[in-house]
Parts: sequence; C-alpha cells; structure tokens
Amino acid sequence: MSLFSPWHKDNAEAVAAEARDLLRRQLPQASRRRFLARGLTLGGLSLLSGCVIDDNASAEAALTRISRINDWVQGRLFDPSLLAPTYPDSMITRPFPFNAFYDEDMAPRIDAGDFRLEVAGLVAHKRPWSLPELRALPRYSQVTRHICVEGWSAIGKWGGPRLSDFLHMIGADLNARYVGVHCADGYYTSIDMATALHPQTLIALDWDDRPLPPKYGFPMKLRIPTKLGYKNPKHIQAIFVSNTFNRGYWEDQGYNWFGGS
Ligand SMILES: Nc1nc2c(c(=O)[nH]1)N[C@H]1C(S)=C(S)[C@@H](COP(=O)(O)O)O[C@H]1N2
Ligand SMILES: [Mo]
Repeated sequence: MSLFSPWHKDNAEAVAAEARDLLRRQLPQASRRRFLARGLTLGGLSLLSGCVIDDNASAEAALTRISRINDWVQGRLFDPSLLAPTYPDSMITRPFPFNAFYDEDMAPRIDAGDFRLEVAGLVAHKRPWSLPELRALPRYSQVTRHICVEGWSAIGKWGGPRLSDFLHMIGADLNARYVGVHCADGYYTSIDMATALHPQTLIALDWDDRPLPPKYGFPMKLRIPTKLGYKNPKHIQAIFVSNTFNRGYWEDQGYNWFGGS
C-alpha cells in the first residue's frame, strides 16, 4: 500500500493526524511550533525521515527517526560557550512549582547522613560520595528559568558544584558520549557529554540558598538551564558515564532525548 495511491487518501488523513499527535509529544515546543507552522503532511514526514509511511507503526518509526535526527541537530547546534539567561533574585518565582510523575507528598525522603552518591561506568575512581564531600567542592549559584513541556516555566535559584568539576575529580572519560543518572524515585535520564561539561550544569544541593527541600529533589538534582525540565533529574542516587545510549523516563514515553530549552 502506498501513501500516495488515491484510494488510500482517507486513511492517509487519519495517519497524518496520528503523526501530528505523535510529533506533538516527540518534539520540544519550539521546534514543534516551527514544524507545524510549516504545515506538516505525511509526504513531508516521509521526505524528512526517509521512511515509507503507510500505517501508524511506520509513522511512529518515522517520528522516532526524526526525533533522533533532531537530537543530532541539537547536539551539533549546541554551543558550550553560550550561556542560558540568568535573572536577579527579585525575579525568583514564589512559590516555585513542584512537578513529578506523582504528587508532592510522595516525594522520596532521603536521610542526609546515610546518603552516598554512587559513581559508575567509565570513571577511574568509583568510590561513593557523601553529602559533606559534595558540599566541600567549589560552589556556584545561579538564577535561571526552568521550562517544563507541560506548558509552564518558573525562575529559581540553584547552588552547588559544577558537574564538570565533579567529572574531572572522579576521573571520568570526558570523551565518552553520555552521562546518565538514576534517581531514588525510579526516575532516570541521560545527557550528552557537552552539556554535562557546560559551566552552568550544576549538581544542585541548594534551592534559594538553603538545602534542597525534598519536593525539589533532596539531596541533589542536576540543574541544567540549557535543557527542558524533564532533563533536570531530582533525588539523584547514581551517576554513570557511558558510550551506550540510554534514554530516560519521559524520553521513553516519546519526549525528545536532547531536550534543549
Ligand atoms: N526524580 C525526578 N526528577 C524529575 C522529575 C520526576 O518526576 N522525578 N520530573 C521532571 C520534570 S518533568 C520537571 S518539570 C521537573 C520539576 O522540578 P521541580 O519540582 O523542582 O519544579 O523535575 C524533573 N525531574
Ligand atoms: Mo516537566
């Protein structure tokens, strides 16, 4: 069955609608707007992805492929010397919103004394890190905008060591492709090494100059102002460096992996 055969037209419309819906979930808002503004058609999707699209499964495959192309383009366009905008303290959003795949009262409670950050994968020194050890690293503080794909954004102040300093200290292979994290609530994600080494990518231990409250990710989160909210994992338990592509909790449900903001 070809998409372009005349008798296929009715079904093609339905597939196009499905594809648009999938795309809505696959691409970050900005690229989605640019895409849809141009009027996406199935033929356009076929051309873009290089796939023949004649049913929902192949439309999904095409979109996954586009999402991977999108990752690649975003990776290529990512300039590690460009900084995300910062704001004065007076612009901090209060109260700052909470978001997770569960309600606020379900946020994990982690014992500060027992906490050890595990380090795994392509790193020379694999010993776990306690909170006082992490707090002893040079600390940075920044007020940046967090953008969630669910349609809200908020300005917050996060403080803590640079992930890049930490990766250097643990003897990470800085030529590896990915840095992944596992969180206490089962959440997980992974980022490209260029973003991991970006000067604004922090191991955030503080929110608003105080230790992160449980709802914002105690005892540590990755604060990455160059990426969308779902690429900012809270309650981190383990960090691993790898060349193996690993997606993430929302990325496995269709969100774009690079997730630039
Ligand atoms: N561990 C964990 N991290 C997470 C999430 C989550 O459900 N669990 N949700 C993500 C999403 S989609 C958003 S928008 C932000 C929300 O962070 P906030 O509660 O500090 O606003 O956390 C991100 N990191
Ligand atoms: Mo989000």
